[in-house]
Parts: sequence; structure tokens; C-alpha cells
Amino acid sequence: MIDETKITRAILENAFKDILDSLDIDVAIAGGGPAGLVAARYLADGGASVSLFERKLSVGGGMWGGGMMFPKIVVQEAAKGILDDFGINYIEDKEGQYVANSLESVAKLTAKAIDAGAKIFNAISVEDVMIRESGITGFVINWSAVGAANLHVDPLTIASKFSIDATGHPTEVCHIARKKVGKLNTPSGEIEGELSMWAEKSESLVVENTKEVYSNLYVAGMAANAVFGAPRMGPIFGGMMLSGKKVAELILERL
Ligand code: 48H
Repeated sequence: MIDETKITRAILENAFKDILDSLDIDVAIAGGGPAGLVAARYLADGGASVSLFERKLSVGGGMWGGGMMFPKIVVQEAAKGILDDFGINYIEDKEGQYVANSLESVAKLTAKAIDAGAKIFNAISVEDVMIRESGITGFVINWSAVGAANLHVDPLTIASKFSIDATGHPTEVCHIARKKVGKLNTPSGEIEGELSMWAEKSESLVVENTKEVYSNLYVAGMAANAVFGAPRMGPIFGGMMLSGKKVAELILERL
């Protein structure tokens, strides 16, 4: 028999289990754009316990909108293997690059991350970090609705061995860390800031810049270029996915 109280109990019990299982994990990821989703999948595939916190109701970040809201993304040869790995369909165009549907891409990145065992929490924002002598030891989280309504509500915490800032252009976690710890592992110790569009340069730099930016805090995706002072690239997404894969590999080596 369908009963409202039973529905409510099923939702609460199962949601509480997921969040309780995430209190002390291997890797916490802030941001569910392409870089965060790809990282989540490969980390979970590698046996890590991983939870991803996304501010919005939907994951996918800037991928949904393709280029100027035309729902297509371009992916270069170097990242074709990741499209295959996620079962994303594509066509090779005349320019020797691959074109995929942005909606299908978000859906499959998300589904594969969840299938691999990553836990994804939407509508939750990372609003601070925990810092100990060893470095960053986890995220301070709150419902995004609390911030949106400007309510004074204290947050909760998630402890993790490693954290990833995959918050895209605003590189929010690194900004918080920079404010609280003083200097990051960047040339100036500051957030260097994103430069203007130069796709070819940017796509290789985003992979190069995917690294540990403070003890146990890694940066991936657009945030990596924003932190290390590299250009943006427009609607080519190979670098985001390669960055997600690289950060997963770097962390798995240390786990
Ligand atoms: C929880 C947060 C918080 C927070 C933000 O922007 P994204 O898609 O990031 P990437 O790096 O995976 O991909 C970048 C790509 O989409 C892009 O913007 C490109 C290629 N631009 C090129 C150009 O030239 O403009 O996703 C980041 C996600 C978003 O969903 C945010 O809502 C979320 O992070 N987020 N989640 N806590 N504090 N801040």
C-alpha cells in the first residue's frame, strides 16, 4: 500500500545513510562540473570512497550549455578515450575533432560516476575548509538554500584524506584556503587569476595545472587554470575531462 509516511521514512533513512557514510572519506570533491564528475568516477573505480558536493540542484556545471547554448561540445583527440570510457556518442568532424551532445555528456558522466560508487550530493555548498597541521582535512558544508535565503545557520563538516576544488571559474575552495592559510603552492602564493581565451594553450595547461595546491588540496578543471594563471578555452571539454582523470590518478597513487 502506498503511504505518505512510509515514503517519507524511505527518503529520510536512505538519505541519512548516504550522508553518514560520507562523514569520513578518502576524497571530497567540491563542484559537479565535468572535471569533478570525471574525477569522482575514476576515484571510485580505483577503490576510493568519494563524495561530491554540488551547490546547484543539477550537476553538470558549464557543460549543459555547450557553446553559447548550442548543445554541442568539442573534444580533441587526446580525450577521445574518455568519451569512449563513458559511452558518450560523438562524430568526428572535418577538422579532425570530435563533437558530442552536451546533454548526453552530462547525463553519462553523472551516471557512470554514480555507477562506480561515488556519492553525489546536490544543493549543498562547500562554504569553508577544515585545516590542521597536516593541511586541508575536509569541507565545511551547508545547504545552498541557507546561503540563498541569507539565513544564519551553522554548517556541518565532512572529513577527508584529500579534497578537490572542482568549482570551475570562481575556484571557491582555493579562495577560501588562500584566505585562511596565507599562501598556496602557486608562483606568487596567491590565486593567479584566469587569462583570456586561448584554447590550444589552455587545454594543455589545464592538465599541467591539475595538482596539489596546498597540502592535501588538489585543484582540477577550470579552477586549475584560474588558480595558476592560465587562459580559458571556450566550449572544448577535453581538458576538463583529462584534468578530472589526472587528479584521480594523482590521489589514487597516494591512497
Ligand atoms: C559546491 C560549487 C561551489 C561550492 C561552485 O564550472 P564547472 O563546469 O567546472 P569544470 O571545471 O568542471 O568545467 C569548466 C567548464 O564547464 C567551463 O566553464 C569551461 C570549459 N569554460 C571555458 C570558458 O572559456 O569559459 O562546474 C563547477 C561546479 C558548478 O556546477 C558549480 O555550481 C559548483 O561547481 N560549485 N559546488 N560548493 N562552493 N562553487
